[in-house]
Amino acid sequence: TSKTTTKTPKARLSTPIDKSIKLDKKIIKDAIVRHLHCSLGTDENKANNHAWWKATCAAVQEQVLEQLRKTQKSHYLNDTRAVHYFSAEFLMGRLMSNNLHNLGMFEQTQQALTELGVNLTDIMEEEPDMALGNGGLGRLAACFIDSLATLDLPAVGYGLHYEHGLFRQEIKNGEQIERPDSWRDYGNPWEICRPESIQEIPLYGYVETKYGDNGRIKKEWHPGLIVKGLPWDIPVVGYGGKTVNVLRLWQSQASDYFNWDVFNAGGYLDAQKENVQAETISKVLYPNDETEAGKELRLIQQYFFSACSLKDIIRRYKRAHGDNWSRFSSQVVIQLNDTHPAIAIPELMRILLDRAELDWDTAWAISSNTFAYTNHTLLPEALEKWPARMFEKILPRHLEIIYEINHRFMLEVEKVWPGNVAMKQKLSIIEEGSDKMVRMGNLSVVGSFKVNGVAEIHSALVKKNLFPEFDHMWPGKLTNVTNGITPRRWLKACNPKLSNLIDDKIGSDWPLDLNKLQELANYADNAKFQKQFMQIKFENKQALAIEIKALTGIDVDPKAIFDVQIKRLHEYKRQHLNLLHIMALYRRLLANPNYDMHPRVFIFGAKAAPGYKLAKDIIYAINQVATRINNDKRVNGKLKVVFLPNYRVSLAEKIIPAADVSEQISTAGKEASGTGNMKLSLNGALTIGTLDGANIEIAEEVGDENIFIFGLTVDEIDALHKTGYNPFDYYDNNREIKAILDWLETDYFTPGKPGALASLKHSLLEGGDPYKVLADFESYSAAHEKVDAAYKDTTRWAKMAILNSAKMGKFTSDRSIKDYVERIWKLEACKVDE
Ligand code: F58
Repeated sequence: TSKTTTKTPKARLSTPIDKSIKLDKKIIKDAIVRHLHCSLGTDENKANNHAWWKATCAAVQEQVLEQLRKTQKSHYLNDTRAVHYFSAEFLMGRLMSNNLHNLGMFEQTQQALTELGVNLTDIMEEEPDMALGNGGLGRLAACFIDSLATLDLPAVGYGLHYEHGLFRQEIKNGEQIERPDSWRDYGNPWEICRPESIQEIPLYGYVETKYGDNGRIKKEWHPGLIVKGLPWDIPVVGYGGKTVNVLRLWQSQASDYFNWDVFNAGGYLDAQKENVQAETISKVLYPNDETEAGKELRLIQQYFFSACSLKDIIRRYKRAHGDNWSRFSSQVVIQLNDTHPAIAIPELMRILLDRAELDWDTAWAISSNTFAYTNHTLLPEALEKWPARMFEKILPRHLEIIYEINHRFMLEVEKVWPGNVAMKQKLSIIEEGSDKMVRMGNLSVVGSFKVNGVAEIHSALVKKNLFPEFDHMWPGKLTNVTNGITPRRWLKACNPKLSNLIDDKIGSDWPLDLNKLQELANYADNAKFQKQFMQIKFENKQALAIEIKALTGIDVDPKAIFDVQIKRLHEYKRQHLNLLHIMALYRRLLANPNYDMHPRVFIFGAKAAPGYKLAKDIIYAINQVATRINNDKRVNGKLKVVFLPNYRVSLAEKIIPAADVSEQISTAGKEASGTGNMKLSLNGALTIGTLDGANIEIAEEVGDENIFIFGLTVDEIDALHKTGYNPFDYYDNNREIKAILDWLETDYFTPGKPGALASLKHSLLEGGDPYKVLADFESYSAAHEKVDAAYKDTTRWAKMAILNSAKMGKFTSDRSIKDYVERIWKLEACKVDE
């Protein structure tokens, strides 16, 4: 076979889409039936949807595994440099539709199943979401591995094989109830267990200092517990079906030999205890979308998957390069998705110092040229810090190494700011105090060769406010890579009607070259195209209306404006600003039944962290207000409020194609980027949003006339903060705000329970309104009046919606990945041999 490697990933993109594997319908049909019989032990007459789904997965997986084998062979033979994306979260969602589209076998499979009397859309509903992530950060990782495979880049995703992903949300009497998510109960047909690549991971214990023959000090860590890491591989199919990379997820297990003694001595229960402890590590995803302060298990999870992954990388490197470490950082780049895997930095140092016996400077040169770090938040409460005491107990050797990294770093600080103690305190990896803390952000910056933020404004604020001194010490280390989303999942697969229309208009290579959508702008004024575009939106809204009815019992009219806010529940994202405005509309309608507004359906989807009281109160408030409004005849069908339970990737795929309006209303400076904003706009929703995160770049792309921007800017928020913000100014001076907040304290929305929504009012007044909800209310309300006016002008709205889709080219995750390759990873594409 001939090997072809292209020099840059650009070369791959400028060529038209490769012919994906064209599989005959008959072959697919036979494979599905064969699996029904031979893998599942059933037949066409007995099989239910679940069995059909599994048989279809198995038939698809045959194709996937063949490409996986070829990809691995190509990467091995070419000894390629590869990126290793370390992430505690991968929010994959379902894989069937995505894999079929990326393999180019969706239509054939659909036809094959139809001939077997089975509906593909129905059986796809059988697949549980892989919800191994909380929100944007985890979904970004999923989009990135899709793009990496699509661009033929050698890459491995590394993470945790959680037994339970993010909790399933039920709503009972308006309140969020968390139920365990058991996504693997009936097996996951996509994953492959790799017992041949098990790793052993030490924990706890103590460090012994020894003197080697050469008089050099040697450190030996005597762990108190060893756990096994068992890898599960999920194939990641690139669009076009050529490159298939892997996502490798580690499951923890008890190390077998370790407790047999206890067992044989009759200590069956003690032995069981140790099993339970080891197996707890990968049991459950932490559902907090901030940090889990001081949770021992969380640090162990982070170390466990980082250490397993590093060992795996080193095993592969040694197969090609033996004990010669000199090429390590030119073959291996590790991207840290937030600080969660930052413990990999001292772990690599430990291996290089204690195992490979390299000297400090050599080890540090290798390590600090291997890691790069992505920051996803400026919120101080979300920056990870671990108590040094806890570190000492779980990872005693790593704490020593961190102290040494810090000591040497402090000498650098002294050179730049001689005698400046305050500066050392500020920059130190160790926060001094009664309880010493390890600052994982500082460790990540010191131990990486590049640090990036996730949108222009966010990266600018990382430089200006979060790490200004680091930027001064190492000019050029801090950079930006604006986030992106995969257009394969977020347009082609989730919105087939719009995708087909786009194919007809501009050809079918836009999924690989999203800037092509720009050509749609030529049709933005075309009456026929507008009609087609809006008809598809309408049909998607009809489909969502059916889903809403099924999930909540609420009837909504697809002719109303579908106004959508879907994201984790957080005060900074300001779902409560949306809610206050809904209450204002309700109040206006009650005061004046002829109040002029196009009917609107406000749709929410959001999970709250189980321990985040106010976030849960906001969910309750949304549901109570919804119930009151939806049952009030006086609003005349002009206003509906829907809270869709259990928001997740597969639900997003149904909501997004049906959205008219996208709510992106965070307090300026708080949302690092956002990615839902991109997905909604790509599907023709118009954004109402603040100048925050990627909204700013979206506005630049679509133009100010095609987006509804409102609210205070970052600078204005800063200024307001400095002069002293008093929410009572707004309460006392704006009658509408006062009336709404007071309304919350009555029992109008919670019959018989006055005060049940008071915590909301309280947080906005006595609580100081930390996210400036009241300061932005008027401007938000005015922006909504503009939305209403724009929608009433159907031609204008259609044009704006088309232009939103047309201008989203920048936000493909392929562009993000190309930026990473150019600015950070310096990778080359590697074509897979036929
Ligand atoms: C998100 N962070 C940002 N964190 O909030 C969002 O603006 C950005 O678009 C996205 O990352 C991708 O860059 C986020 O989702 C988490 O969920 C973490 C979960 C684990 C604890 C810390 C927060």
